[in-house]
Amino acid sequence: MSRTYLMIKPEAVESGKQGEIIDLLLKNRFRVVRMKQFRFDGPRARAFYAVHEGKPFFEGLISYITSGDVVGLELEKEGAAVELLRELVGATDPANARPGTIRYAYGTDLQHNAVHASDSQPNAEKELAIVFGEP
Ligand code: FUP
Repeated sequence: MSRTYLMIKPEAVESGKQGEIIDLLLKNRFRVVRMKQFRFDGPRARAFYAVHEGKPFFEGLISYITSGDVVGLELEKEGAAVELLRELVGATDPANARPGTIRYAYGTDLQHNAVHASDSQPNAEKELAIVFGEP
């Protein structure tokens, strides 16, 4: 059993897709350990996306992710949760995401791509600590 972090982004929460996305996670045998709807303030958003600081899209990403509520989920799964969730989420740009993936079904464009999923175990631990406030 291992764990990872998924976050439903503002446009998917605003358009009411969080239920369908969580249903898809459950159907793929992810277990919800903790779940929280919240809105990032600037400093927490910058800490969350620190790895992208200095990139051309960084400021746009921060203003987007702080624009509305997100839903953060700690997920648990048999096997390699981080990698299996990244497969279910699909390519960063929904235009390149395969049918059957979350971003294919719910993403709009590169910035509005419906969800975030941790890309490694250390990043999952870091992101879970930022969102849920403990290791
Ligand atoms: P991913 O790990 O698939 O979420 O993708 P990245 O870590 O490469 O990017 C993080 C977020 O930055 C993406 F969800 C969307 C945003 N982004 C842009 O807005 N423009 C870009 O050119 C690249 C990424």
